[in-house]
Amino acid sequence: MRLTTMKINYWIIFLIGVTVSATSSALDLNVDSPTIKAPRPGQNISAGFVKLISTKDLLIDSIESENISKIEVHTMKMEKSTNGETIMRMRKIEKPLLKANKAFILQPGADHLMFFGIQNTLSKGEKIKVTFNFLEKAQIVSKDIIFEVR
Ligand SMILES: [Cu+2]
Repeated sequence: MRLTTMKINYWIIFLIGVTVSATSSALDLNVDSPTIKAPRPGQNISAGFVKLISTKDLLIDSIESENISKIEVHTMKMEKSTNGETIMRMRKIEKPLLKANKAFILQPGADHLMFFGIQNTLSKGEKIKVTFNFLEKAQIVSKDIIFEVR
């Protein structure tokens, strides 16, 4: 019995070893709670949220999803309008950067994902695939992340 267990352990260690060496040049990315808000009735835009942690510096080159025209990373800024009022403005982040081992947090009321031209009705609980194209050392590395409609 003991021997069998040990054999299995070695086998698992062997498998892990193989996996690590096969993915050493790929992304090391932790993805937490990817969600997209169900668009309001009659609207085809919405916001999305996720927490990402990469072990290396990564630039987001582009984000895409089937049946969605455009996906951007936005930041919120307080700005003075021409009549002196302070208003909240959304701005596109041109080159979103994930700093190594630092949480890149997209959440309500702060930096977020913006989905434009959503062509399908998204109902709560539905899952959609969103592809993140990262730029790492002048190479594009893609990662599919499944977002849940909330
Ligand atoms: Cu926005």
